[in-house]
Amino acid sequence: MNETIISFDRHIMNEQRKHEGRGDFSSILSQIIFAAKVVAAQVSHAGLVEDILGRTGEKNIQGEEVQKLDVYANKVFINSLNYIGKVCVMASEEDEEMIMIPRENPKGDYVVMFDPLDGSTNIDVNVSIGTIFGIYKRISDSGDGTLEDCLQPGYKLFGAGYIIYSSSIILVYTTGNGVNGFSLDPSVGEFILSHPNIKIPARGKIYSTNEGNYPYWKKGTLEYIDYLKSDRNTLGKPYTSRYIGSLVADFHRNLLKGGIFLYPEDTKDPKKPTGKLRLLYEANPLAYIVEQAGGYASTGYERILDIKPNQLHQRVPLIIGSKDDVLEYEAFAKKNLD
Ligand code: AHM
Ligand code: MG
Repeated sequence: MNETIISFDRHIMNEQRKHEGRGDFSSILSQIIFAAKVVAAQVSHAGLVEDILGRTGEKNIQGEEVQKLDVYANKVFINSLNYIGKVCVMASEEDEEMIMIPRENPKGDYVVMFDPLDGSTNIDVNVSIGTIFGIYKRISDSGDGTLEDCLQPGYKLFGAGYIIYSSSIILVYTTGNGVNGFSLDPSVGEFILSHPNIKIPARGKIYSTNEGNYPYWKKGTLEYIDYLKSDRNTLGKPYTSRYIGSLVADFHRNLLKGGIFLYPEDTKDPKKPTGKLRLLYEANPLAYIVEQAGGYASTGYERILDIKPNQLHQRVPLIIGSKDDVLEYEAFAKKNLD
């Protein structure tokens, strides 16, 4: 038995000593961990509790049906972060507007962006779902945070991570100093370092995409996917296809094993010509993590982390994973620019 078990708390304490004296960032991470444990407990009960599993019937601002667990997770994350005095503003995939800190609570120096329950259409079929978060330092001086604080490009992220609620609960996070993974040990109720210093292979054998969108893809994507399925590609044999439909789970598998995830630009909905996934809550945090692990994330035309957001719920094409694979996709996309 290993006697030097490194809990998440111990890890962030070490990081705090190295990088930041006051512990503000550590407090935010601790609250995120607390919220994740609460959500994980509810997720594991979702099949048992009709009230949780049922749909609210509301639509979120993306026009999708909201399920109760989304609403619940959103509230848990907000309520865990809005009273600690370390955050000045938040934004969530589930809320149309920025989430202000209640007037009576102190405001801090950090800005938190999150998708409280990604892949939520998978809840009622017991498929893995997750939480994604990104943390920035504020730009504004003091008091309430502003829209400008929320619309920072991804390269300014201070930290980012995700939690997967699956056969085990895993937290993966980075503060720009490598990527580490922690698994929740249910017997002690703590996240324990299980995947130190994660590095994504430079090239993978897996591609992950919703191939049902094939008729709507642009020429570059069509040619690239055909290439991956042929023996003309760099591997000399077809890639393996794996698609869960929960971004966090698809991303996590590719991060550990190598591979490429694509939700590219398509022409399915002329009103949403720029992809499905959200820049602030999904693409940026995962792009930051993948780059820290040696991978890359692109729209096909530009680095995700370089995009200057212009609205809270902006969508982007997302091509993310092993660096050589994503660069190869970029070459196909750019060659076929209309
Ligand atoms: P959500 O945040 O509303 O759950 O939507 C995002 C999800 C991702 O987890 C996943 O990669 C994608 O939508 C799947 O979309 P599709 O069903 O079009 O393949
Ligand atoms: Mg999502």
